[in-house]
Amino acid sequence: MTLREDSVGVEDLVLLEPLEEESMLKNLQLRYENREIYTYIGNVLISVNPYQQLPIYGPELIAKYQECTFYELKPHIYALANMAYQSLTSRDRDQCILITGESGAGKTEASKLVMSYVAAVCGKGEQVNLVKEQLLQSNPVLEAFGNAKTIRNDNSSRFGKYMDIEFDFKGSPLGGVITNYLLEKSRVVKQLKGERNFHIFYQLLAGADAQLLKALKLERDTGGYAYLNREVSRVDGMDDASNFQSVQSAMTVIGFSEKEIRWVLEVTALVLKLGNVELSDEFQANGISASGISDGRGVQEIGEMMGLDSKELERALCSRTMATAKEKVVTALNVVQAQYARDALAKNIYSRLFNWIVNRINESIKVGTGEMKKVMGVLDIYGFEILEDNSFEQFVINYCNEKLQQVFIELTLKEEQEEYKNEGIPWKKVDYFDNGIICNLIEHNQRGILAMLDEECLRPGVVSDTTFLAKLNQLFSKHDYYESKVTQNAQRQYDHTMGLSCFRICHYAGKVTYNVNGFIDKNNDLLFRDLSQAMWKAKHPLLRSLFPEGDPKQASHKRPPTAGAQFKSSVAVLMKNLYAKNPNYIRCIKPNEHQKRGQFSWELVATQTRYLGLLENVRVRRAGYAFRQRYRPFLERYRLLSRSTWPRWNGGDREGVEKILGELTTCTSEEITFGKTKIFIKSPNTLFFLEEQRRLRIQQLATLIQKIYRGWR
Ligand code: AD9
Ligand code: MG
Repeated sequence: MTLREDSVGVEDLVLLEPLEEESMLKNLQLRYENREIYTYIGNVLISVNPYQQLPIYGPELIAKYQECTFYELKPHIYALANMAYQSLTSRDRDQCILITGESGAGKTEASKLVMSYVAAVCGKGEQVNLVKEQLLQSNPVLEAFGNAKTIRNDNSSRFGKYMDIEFDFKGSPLGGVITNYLLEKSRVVKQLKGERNFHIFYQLLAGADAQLLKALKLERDTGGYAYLNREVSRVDGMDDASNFQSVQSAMTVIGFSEKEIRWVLEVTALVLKLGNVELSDEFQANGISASGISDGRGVQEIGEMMGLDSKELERALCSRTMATAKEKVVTALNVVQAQYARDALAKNIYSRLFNWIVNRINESIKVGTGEMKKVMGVLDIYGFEILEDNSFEQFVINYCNEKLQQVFIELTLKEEQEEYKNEGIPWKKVDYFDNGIICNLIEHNQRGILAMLDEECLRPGVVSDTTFLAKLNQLFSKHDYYESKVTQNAQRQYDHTMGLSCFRICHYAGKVTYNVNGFIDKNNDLLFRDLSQAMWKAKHPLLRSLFPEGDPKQASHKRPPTAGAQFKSSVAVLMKNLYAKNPNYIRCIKPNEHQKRGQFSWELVATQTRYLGLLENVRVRRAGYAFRQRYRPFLERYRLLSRSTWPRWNGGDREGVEKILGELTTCTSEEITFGKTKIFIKSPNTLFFLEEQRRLRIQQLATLIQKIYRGWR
């Protein structure tokens, strides 16, 4: 056990004295400035993004951590990965690694470090190596299609990811399953200032050879595409062209056929080209202005690539068919509606393509059902978001974080309680804020906000975001965690930008004001039937397969589940999965807003530690016993403190520990409890005391040895 409290601060916040926000932040800052990015709270790992390559990774260090127990070496992500893998193999417990933190905090890098650690230590052989490669290569493919440059992070994941890695009884990897959550599809058609679209578009344009570009009917210049933000096309330090080659070879390793890779690129190109379809309303339908396509060549090319008559495509984009029991009525769309339809189509094609890619990877890495498996799940999911303007996306993301916080509280406490029970130690319940009430406010089946939203989406008659808000305000006017009106001050601020179309939720991590504009639309997530039917008619095999509901034989009049309902049920599945496993936590922190090395912004870190609940976490950990350790390593470390155990001890481990502590008056029976296999110590001060005594004793021994040595000379 290393308990250094020197120039780089304490390695475990449980040892912090006094324990308060300021000392905790100081400690993190001191460590960060000394390039110590990892710190523990017991077995929870805090990781502060270094924004530089530190020499702390690689095969040598992996080998070192592999041989040691958790506290033996400096805090490190390898120690956490090792602990999880060891518990999986030797104690036969399924594990999950939950990585949380805000955008740019280092979650995805952490998940890759965990995966590379596990890959390095688990099993050997040709087949095993192939599985490892496939699992690792899924990262660049998913990043190409699911990541983008944002203002916060040059390589920001725009989807949530949970990956189960499955092992055989010896601990060799068999394969895995990836689940993806809520791709930010609005990015396909529009990006904020300073941001890019998904990487793959730039990779394709930069990396495809002239022949491929011609076949896909693309121009190399990114400036020619309406869906690509004109002001940023390149990212410093990112080589789109060479990444394009890596992505294709990763797809090949995973098992995509050449034909499948080509299909994927064709569909990607189609999306780009759709953005350039220009619509105008110079057309007339029954005297009312209607939309039409002004650039015929573009749509002709798209039609050819889709294997669809371009007239059919134009019709689907510019009109809408309403089917009643007796007849079909076709109405022309005006230009705004047609643009909306075009963008909806592009977003749908892309997000379905992304899902198809995830499924295709899963097909390659899936494990037969008959096998006995041990599982390690790795969750890399968006952290809590409070933006200037929070919409439906932030609402569901924050809902997911409420649920994860619930897992954190329940499992951390549960684990503590179980340990005390197993060791035969009485346990006093620790009070903590239970956010169940907020989860309920959002997810309750009949009376939750999501249920209200669904009800509003399905209700006949005039439905709007405002009617939805009115309903919420009425229903939750007395709810402690819901605020129907913004405060006087804030109201003034919001009035001119958003009107009063806001509600506020007091999340465990802070208050968030949501603007209801777009909630109904985003939750409905409907694609006009004309579009799905047209896509299904396309001859392109992949494109066509993405729109099964377009098959008139399949077309049911039952409404597909709303986006909110889908998200809620996938979160429920995730929770069930996580609860069945032993959790390991990595709490990632972003030290500054500029993606700069060495800068530690106190306020920014303070906000994150608050909503990650780190101080509460340390308190919970300390409320019971701050430290626990098996008798043997404890005896080894401190046996030099007692004449009974030093220099030689022939008795049992527990008796040895009893002897040492029995001789130290500070170690009272309240302070220390002897469990079945471990010693439990309540206060970090006792540990400091032991460490200090040990240090003095070593000094004493060193002086003694020097004297003897001098005497000899
Ligand atoms: V987002 O929610 O997907 O926007 P993440 O995933 O939390 O975000 P990411 O892992 O992508 O953040 O890290 C952002 C950048 O920080 C990386 O591209 C690296 O440049 C940098 N980073 C993160 N962790 C490390 C690290 N351990 N060592 C060096 C790092 N650089
Ligand atoms: Mg990420």
